[in-house]
Amino acid sequence: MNVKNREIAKILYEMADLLEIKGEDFKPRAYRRAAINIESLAVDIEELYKRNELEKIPGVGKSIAEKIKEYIETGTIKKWEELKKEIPVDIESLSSVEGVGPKMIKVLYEKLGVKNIDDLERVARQGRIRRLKGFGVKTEKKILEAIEFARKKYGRFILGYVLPEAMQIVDVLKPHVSKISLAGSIRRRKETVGDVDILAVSPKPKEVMDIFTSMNGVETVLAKGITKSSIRMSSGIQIDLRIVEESSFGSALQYFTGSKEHNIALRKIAIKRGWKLNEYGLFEGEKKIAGREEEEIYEKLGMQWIPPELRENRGEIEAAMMHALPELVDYNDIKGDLHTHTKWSDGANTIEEMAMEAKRIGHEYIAITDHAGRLRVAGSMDEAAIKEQAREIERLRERIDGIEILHGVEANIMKDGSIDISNEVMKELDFVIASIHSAFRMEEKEMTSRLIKAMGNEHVKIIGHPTGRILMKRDAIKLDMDAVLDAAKDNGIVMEINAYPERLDLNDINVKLAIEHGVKLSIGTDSHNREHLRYYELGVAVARRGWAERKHIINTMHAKELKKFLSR
Ligand code: DGT
Ligand code: CA
Ligand code: CA
Ligand code: ZN
Repeated sequence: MNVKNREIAKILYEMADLLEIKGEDFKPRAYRRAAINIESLAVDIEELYKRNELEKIPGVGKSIAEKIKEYIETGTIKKWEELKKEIPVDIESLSSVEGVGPKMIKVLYEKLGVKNIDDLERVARQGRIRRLKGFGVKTEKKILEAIEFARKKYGRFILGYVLPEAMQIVDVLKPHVSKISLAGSIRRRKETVGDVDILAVSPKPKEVMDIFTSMNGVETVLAKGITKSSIRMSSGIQIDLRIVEESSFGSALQYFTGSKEHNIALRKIAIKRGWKLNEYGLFEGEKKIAGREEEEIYEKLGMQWIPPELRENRGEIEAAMMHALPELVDYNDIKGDLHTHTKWSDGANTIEEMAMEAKRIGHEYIAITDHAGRLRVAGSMDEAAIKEQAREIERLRERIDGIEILHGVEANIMKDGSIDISNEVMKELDFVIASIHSAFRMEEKEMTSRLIKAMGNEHVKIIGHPTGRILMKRDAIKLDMDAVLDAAKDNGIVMEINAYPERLDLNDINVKLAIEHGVKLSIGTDSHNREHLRYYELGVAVARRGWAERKHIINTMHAKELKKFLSR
């Protein structure tokens, strides 16, 4: 995502929280809605500003447009500065603690003077939170647990949010280098990254480093040299750029891509052959026998080139030795999206807008799967609304060419494992995703039977975000995954790889497990506006990290084939 877009979204979120703490009713929601939409804009917000089109962003009215303008022109927003002065709390760190939101922050600040995580931990340990009205020993204990969790995960960044920024930096540098690549965990597409590693070759390293350290969005230059520089961006992420000799670009890329565990295993193999492997090359005595290309290194060591997503020392080296690596699903194998929301529930765009964007990015089909059911989550549709939506989709199918619209819903799995819409309604749909949206804290045995019962419903086809985890915020529900996957296999249930940046659920490990159990997978973006549709690539990344091939992912099928599969 564009750096300015994110800066502005972040400020609007913070203003929303501050306004909520002040007790404002309506404004916080408006600010959040604007922030969500800005966060996922495909275009540079400064472009819209230049064209005087800020108000075209959904949720941005006159007053918010003024504030964006002010930020672009002056670098700050007066109202924001005032709010921060009035309520001097570190909202970002406090709300990184699961279960702590603006309402609670307000009380904690007013009654106990809590301004940051350290304050929060102190008052919780002193037993002062339990004495507040509406709080109890249990809340206090949960807060302490959540603080520990937040601390542990602190300092990592969500892949889906960092990747566009990293790619943009690569684009900025590209005209000035002869070779460039992402390396490290971001090249391996790990779900969170500690920092961004970039590797380049250039005849003019000094010039490249000057550009790198003075780009838009650089907050601090941590180190600057001819071969390595590090910067911190205003988004908080650190970026390392290394410039290496052309003759060792391949070995440097191999080395700095990691993972460390993969590298250690690889180096052992080199040593066994009497060679030495490091970032400068593969050496036989003093003689360099490979280093220019990454492929050469793997070849000389007697194995297939290993895609970066697999380099975690989870068996990929053994498989590559036997020339038995899986033929991974490719980023352009995905034919359509199987999990999207529209204005019919909590999405920001209409069905037509979603369909047109899906067509634009090259999909053959899009499934509209709004929330449905009695449980009051996220603007759920009732049964009458589902029927009305079906008629709307029928009309659009006649009107729009070049993209097929499938009609599904995302239904809730109740505490007892039942689905909270009727079989009669589900029967009429192309397919049903069933997801858990409530009662996350059940014990493993109960939770496992709850999910297995849901999979027994003959109208359920896909389990949405099966473990419910939110990266850096909420742990996975407790499940006996082997039992769940056995039941999925028996019932012909597909497990989703939810591609929304904060979910990536199933994760890589569970994807591999699902495949071993013979369970099919689907990739769904869980889009809540049309810009999110591009997240399918994150889903593919998870699939690849889980060793998935094309045949394992149902939305690599063409529309006709897929519809046949869904109607079985
Ligand atoms: P991150 O940044 O925490 O998400 O993870 P990485 O894997 O990007 O780690 P990073 O940035 O510390 O280092 C980049 C790569 O450099 C890493 O994947 C492998 C390589 N590397 C770094 N330190 C070592 C080391 O001590 N031994 C070996 N063999 N490789 C290392
Ligand atoms: Ca890294
Ligand atoms: Ca690094
Ligand atoms: Zn959901």
